[in-house]
Amino acid sequence: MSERLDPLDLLEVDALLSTDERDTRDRVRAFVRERVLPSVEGWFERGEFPVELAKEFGTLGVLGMNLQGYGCSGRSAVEYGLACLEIEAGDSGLRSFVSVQGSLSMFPIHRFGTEEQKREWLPRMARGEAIGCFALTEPGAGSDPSSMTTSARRDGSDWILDGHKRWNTNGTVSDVAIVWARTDEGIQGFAIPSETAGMRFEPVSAWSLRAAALSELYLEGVRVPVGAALPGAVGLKAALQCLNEARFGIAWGALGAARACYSSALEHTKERVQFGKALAGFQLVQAKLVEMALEIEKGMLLALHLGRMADEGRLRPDQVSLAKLNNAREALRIAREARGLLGANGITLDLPVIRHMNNLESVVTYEGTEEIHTLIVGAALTGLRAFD
Ligand code: TGC
Repeated sequence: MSERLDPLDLLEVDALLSTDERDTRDRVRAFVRERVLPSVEGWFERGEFPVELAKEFGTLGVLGMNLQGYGCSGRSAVEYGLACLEIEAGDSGLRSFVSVQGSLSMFPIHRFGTEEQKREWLPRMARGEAIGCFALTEPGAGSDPSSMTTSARRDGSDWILDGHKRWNTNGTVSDVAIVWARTDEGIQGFAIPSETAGMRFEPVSAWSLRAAALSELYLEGVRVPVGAALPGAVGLKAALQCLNEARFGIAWGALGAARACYSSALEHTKERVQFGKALAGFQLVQAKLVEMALEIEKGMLLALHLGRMADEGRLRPDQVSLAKLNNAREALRIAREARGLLGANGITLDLPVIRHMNNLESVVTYEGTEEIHTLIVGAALTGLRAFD
């Protein structure tokens, strides 16, 4: 037994991972250390998505990494989760790129597409040579995607789409958009090349996820052949299945941002001397550090349990909601607490905390707000739906 507990792994969760899982985690961690951390403050400050990273993420094997075949890495759900955690310890915007690419763009093609669509897109997307985005949310349809107004109507052997989508990560740098639209038969998903006439992406400027390409999409008379529809992507259920995949990655990823904030606060408070001793020696500071460490450990156990259930094929959507709700919420709390412990030093980009804190405001909101996930779990507990 070592003399002291590892402050970044109090419960020795590391020992619960297999050799493959640890190898994947270490590879992604090393990539983030070498390729992300030296430049991320600049990307964030300039509001710039480093598009050259797409191919590097492809080489690293993290794009669609838990999908089988078509050039995908075919790794486990736990390995995918660990990769999300390590990437988000770098930046939530970059983890968003990976999530949108793998869970929201490649997954629907893999799950709902034709053989031709899979062959056309998946190998290039796995290599990061083609980038995907996911167009579900609209200015007037956020938490309630069933109220979407984007439409798709048949015209001979074509579909014609009109509408307006918002909060599409990767949109302006995308090659293919997974667009959800209302047809006479209900909601349908399409895989549409981004350069198709009538598709127009515009950047969205925000004070969160600034290292990601946040976009909105205008569709004006977008004519696509019937083969652009993803045959299995019928009904809102198909879109929600994609969100499950992404929410799973968020439940892990948020812990990476939380770990970076906690670690920064721990280091700072051990070094900074006030009133004649290190801040970390004060009881109020220790109480905050312990709360952070405790929530990270609990979140890790939750994420790992979730991952093991996913790998056994028995994970339910409402269980994913429970983990997304908890881990995104606690990560944001940890970031805010860490920001406070850094005092005025915490409001500059010299330390990563305020960047993570701003990013986590999005993470707690997108892919289902805290309130929506509370109500999903509430419905699971009571059998009574509060949405209706
Ligand atoms: P509801 O009647 O509950 O469900 C319709 C059908 O879908 C099934 N279902 C699910 N299936 C798989 N996974 C899930 N998570 C599912 N949730 C529901 C359900 O069983 C039903 O199936 P069936 O066979 O009976 O037809 O649908 P509802 O309209 O009442 O909605 C319920 C609610 C509120 C939970 C759902 O709408 C919801 O999850 N809302 C939150 C939406 C959300 O997360 N939006 C954010 C999208 S992310 C984004 O656009 C920006 S981030 C991406 C980026 O960064 O680019």
